[in-house]
Amino acid sequence: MITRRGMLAGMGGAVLVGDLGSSSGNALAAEAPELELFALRQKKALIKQTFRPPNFETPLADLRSEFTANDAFFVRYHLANIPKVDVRTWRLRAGGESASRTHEWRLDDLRRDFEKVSVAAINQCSGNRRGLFTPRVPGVQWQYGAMGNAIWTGVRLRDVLQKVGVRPDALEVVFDGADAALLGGTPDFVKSLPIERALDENTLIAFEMNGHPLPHWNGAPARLVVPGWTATYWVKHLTEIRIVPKAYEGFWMQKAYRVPTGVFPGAVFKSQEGMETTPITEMLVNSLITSHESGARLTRGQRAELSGWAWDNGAGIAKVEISQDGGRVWRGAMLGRDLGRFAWRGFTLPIDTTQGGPITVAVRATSRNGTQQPEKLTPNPSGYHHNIIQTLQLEVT
Ligand SMILES: Nc1nc2c(c(=O)[nH]1)N[C@H]1C(S)=C(S)[C@@H](COP(=O)(O)O)O[C@H]1N2
Ligand SMILES: [Mo]
Repeated sequence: MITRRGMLAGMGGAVLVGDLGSSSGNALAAEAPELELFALRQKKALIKQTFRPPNFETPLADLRSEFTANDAFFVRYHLANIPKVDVRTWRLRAGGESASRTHEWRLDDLRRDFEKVSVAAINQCSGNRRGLFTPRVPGVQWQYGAMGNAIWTGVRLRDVLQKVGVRPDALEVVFDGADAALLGGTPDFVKSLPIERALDENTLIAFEMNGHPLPHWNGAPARLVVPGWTATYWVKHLTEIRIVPKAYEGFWMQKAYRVPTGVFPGAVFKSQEGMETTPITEMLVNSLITSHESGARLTRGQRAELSGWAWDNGAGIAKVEISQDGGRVWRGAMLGRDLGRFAWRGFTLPIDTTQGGPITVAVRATSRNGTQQPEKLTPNPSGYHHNIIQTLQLEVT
């Protein structure tokens, strides 16, 4: 077991395999949740949330690079049984009531039939940071690492849909992956998108991530990539696409991944909207400090720099501001290079270390879509859209 304290002290190294349930006492446990590292096959040690279904988040140290390494990328599943898909027998089928015909592709056919395209985009779980909600909400208690930034390469979903013909009555497109429900268990993970978002040129069927074949745990051999929208729509191990004239009524559209209607900004999924709840859609403007963790000590008079990432729904980051007095004075940070509008944007700003004592630093990003990270959380029963201003307590000595 590697505890949070061990990680903070930079002692992470040994990875315990087995002994999954137990946790040992530790002095910091009262302040910070204990984090256990575990390495899945073809992954480095990630923070274990649950083993079945596999839910593993990326440690902060692995979120420092522009693109999150494939072996460090977070893993999220709803079903306990994740089949290993054999690319030789794998087929992608497209059709549906609002398609003119059906068609089936092998991976090689997809590569041959369509233009290969890439997009840099953030994949962030709707429930990223759920573990920071107070009061606590049920669900995987994610900290900061249910997200990552990668270059996704594949073919446009639009091109595939046009190959089977999109009829005028098409309303939604439904996506199913190779993972399936067990009898009496959690319903099969099936998602739908509005036809317009499905036809958007940025929506891809990706088979590569950062220039390599998709890792098994991130959806091999092909997954949906919906830049700007939360990762719940990014169906992994994609096997079936159906163009339909009606709102898809599955559990994962009508019962889960919903937020109160009219409360959050972002695209509205009209055909799925109800009086009380509506599907979560686009990511909200957000930021993550990667240079420091709360409790870090800085040396008085020594140069220190705060840095991290800011992102939104693809509108683009307008500015990032940093306060080091608990939110009274805000200074504009330097923005890093533009990796693409669906990727995250780096920010940096020196921290003033001329005076000793505790300091509270805070980071606030503003999107070109006119929204800014809020101070207060908007409570919602499933613990989605945690994007409040992040603050750290640092000590200058
Ligand atoms: N087939 C399948 N695809 C899925 C899911 C799933 O349970 N099964 N979970 C979705 C959710 S909620 C998230 S957050 C992302 C996580 O992507 P990752 O595991 O590649 O990080 O996958 C999405 N695609
Ligand atoms: Mo998710």
